Amino acid sequence: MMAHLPDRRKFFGRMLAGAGAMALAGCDKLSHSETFTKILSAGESLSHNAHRLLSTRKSMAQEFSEADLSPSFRSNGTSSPNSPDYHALAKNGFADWALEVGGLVEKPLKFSLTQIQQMPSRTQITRHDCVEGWSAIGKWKGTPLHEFLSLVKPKPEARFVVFYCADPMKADGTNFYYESIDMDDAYHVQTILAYALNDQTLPIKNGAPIRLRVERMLGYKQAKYLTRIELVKSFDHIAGGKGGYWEDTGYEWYAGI
Ligand SMILES: Nc1nc2c(c(=O)[nH]1)N[C@H]1C(S)=C(S)[C@@H](COP(=O)(O)O)O[C@H]1N2
Ligand SMILES: [Mo]
Repeated sequence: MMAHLPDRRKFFGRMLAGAGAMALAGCDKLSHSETFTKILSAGESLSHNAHRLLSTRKSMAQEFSEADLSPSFRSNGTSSPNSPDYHALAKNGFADWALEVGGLVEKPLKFSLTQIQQMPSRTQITRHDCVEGWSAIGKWKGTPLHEFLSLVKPKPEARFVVFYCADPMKADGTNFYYESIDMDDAYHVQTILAYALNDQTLPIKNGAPIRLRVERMLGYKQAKYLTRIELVKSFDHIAGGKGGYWEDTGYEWYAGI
């Protein structure tokens, strides 16, 4: 997958060269305009910090109306994890599934699906942009990540939140998908652990029982099939050390749109 990226990178690279002056002017309106968002979607040439100047902590991903919803929300990447454990949990409606939240926190906790569904929720209609060149607008409902963080209490040294997934990316059942975000995105109001899509229980193809929605980020950040969340100060020790499955193969860690 993602075969188109090298071309897109070159393309965006050229656009960015021209957009540099605009970007540094830091006009807030520009960062919300459609074209400018597309230019930034490569994100490749802008450093994490430069991007942060443009999208301040509170900036919101655009939200849409019901009328804008895509007729269906396609699946990409894994559509059914190659894992007997996952399918055993699915068979039982994920009643025995639990999400562990641990690492650099004062109070590690485990949450059942029912507990998560009873926590305060947020619903948002947003556009998902995949680097392979497709977008879809979907309605997500889930628990804001900050609700979990306020319960587990991150330690001051926690810098990133790592999301571990149930789907192995290698045929031999190893190399599980994973992703990570910084604390700024972790506390963002639109960062939710979603359990519903378009008013239905989140389908397996889209990441049941719970998937991350981090709306200012590209598609590959939207980790599906969550099993565990870990707060860390670095991801050097995790898998390839780049903070995500695709990042380990060379994609940008800071995948801001
Ligand atoms: N666990 C897991 N999460 C994942 C993926 C995956 O293969 N496994 N693919 C990513 C990519 S590249 C995209 S575009 C979106 C696709 O989400 P969808 O299947 O709901 O369309 O999930 C992302 N999260
Ligand atoms: Mo993607």
